[in-house]
Amino acid sequence: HTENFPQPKTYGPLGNLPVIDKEKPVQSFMKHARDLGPIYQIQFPGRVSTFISNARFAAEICDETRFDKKVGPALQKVRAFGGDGLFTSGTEEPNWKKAHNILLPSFSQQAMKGYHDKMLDLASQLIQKWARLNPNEDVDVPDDMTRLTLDTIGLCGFNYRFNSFYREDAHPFIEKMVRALDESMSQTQRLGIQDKLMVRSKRQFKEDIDYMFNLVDQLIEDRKQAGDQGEDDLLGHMLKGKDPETGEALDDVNIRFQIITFLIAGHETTSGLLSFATYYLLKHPEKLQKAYKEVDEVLGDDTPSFKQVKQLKYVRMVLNEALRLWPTAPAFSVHAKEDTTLDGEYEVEKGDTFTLLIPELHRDPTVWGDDAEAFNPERFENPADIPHHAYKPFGNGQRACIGQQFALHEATLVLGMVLQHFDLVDHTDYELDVKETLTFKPDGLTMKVKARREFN
Ligand code: MNH
Repeated sequence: HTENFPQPKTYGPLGNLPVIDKEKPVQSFMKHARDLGPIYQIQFPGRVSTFISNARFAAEICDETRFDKKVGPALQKVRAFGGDGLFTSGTEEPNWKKAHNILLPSFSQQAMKGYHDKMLDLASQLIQKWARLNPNEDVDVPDDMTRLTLDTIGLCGFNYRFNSFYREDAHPFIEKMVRALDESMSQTQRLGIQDKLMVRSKRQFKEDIDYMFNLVDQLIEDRKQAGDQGEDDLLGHMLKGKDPETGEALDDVNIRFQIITFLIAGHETTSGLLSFATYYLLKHPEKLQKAYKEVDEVLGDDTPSFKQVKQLKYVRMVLNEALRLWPTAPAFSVHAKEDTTLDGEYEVEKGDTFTLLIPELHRDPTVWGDDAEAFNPERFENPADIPHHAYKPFGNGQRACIGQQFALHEATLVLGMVLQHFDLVDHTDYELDVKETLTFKPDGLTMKVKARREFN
């Protein structure tokens, strides 16, 4: 079933493929939304996607009584390594609810207190690296933020040290993961016949997945060897936790999928967030000064405590605003559970699927105002002012991000410490270029840093 939604120019059997930038598909979808309006469709070979871009329709598809997460074609491909882990499973699959119940306590505020010192360990490694640069050296922002966030989820989740700051290049896991994600995305954009011919890509895909499986199986094995002295972390909860509803534990195959899911979901998006926040501060000196003022008042020369991080209100607002303009996980999809309508305007049949373009929702002027395109952290001053169902960087309802508090605590701590220690210099007059994998990153963002205080 498809309504007659607007659609870009089509090219026979290729459908709308030619109007999608292969390197930047989501940014193509954003551009088409500007031309075609808040609801439109794209014809891929063999299927159509319907995109939602405004707050009115977003509120409709976020109604969980009528709509539920859709594991669409792209996520289906990611299932080759995410399996029925939390991110790539349907809500009706038994392992979704089971893992959700078992892992929720690992992401409580109480649990965040337990992660704080480990997050601090990695944040300090980043600060130390930057403090020891020579004056002519610059910082590759997304690169170092990726080192930081991968190491943080490794240590907090699995008591494993990737030691990315002790390597010239990223940990091999990153290369394999990025390539596997890339291949999953590309597969969904190829014609069937094209895809069958990609023998080398397929072999590489398998090799990359095998590498990830091996790394993770080793992690599990090591922990089992350590026996009962196992840590009270994510992996500990995965191995020992029982679902309060069914009394069941997770099986080993599912644990493997969960670990891969957390290693990927737990760092890609947060490093992008920290990179975009840095970008916006570089470009907005007056907001940067406000952030310095707060950090100096709240932290001074202290090593940040859990409580002090909670007091970094303006830093948190900067992060919220960066996530509004460039939500690093830019889309999610839902399907209709029953026949319904979109706000009485469009007929919807059971099974119809919609993809929410989060950056477009976040720039809808009817709810965010005429300055929706401007970077203005002050909009988040008063949480009651945030329009309902118009801010969805972490997804929706029961299928929303389980790691939200983890990401925000980590990002606030890290950005707070970066500002505590450095003046940031936009030495290239960087022009924003957003790179897409499964997520958004400011491509090629570098800066120089100058020490504001001693760091030992
Ligand atoms: Mn995260 C789901 C965004 C950080 C683990 N995450 C989602 C979804 C969005 C999202 C959007 C919903 C996707 C969908 O509906 O298909 N996540 C983010 C962003 C950040 C982020 C923008 C950082 C900034 N996520 C994290 C971190 C972790 C994590 C950190 C783990 C430590 N996220 C998940 C998992 C899911 C998820 C797991 C799937 C949850 C579920 O469906 O049960």
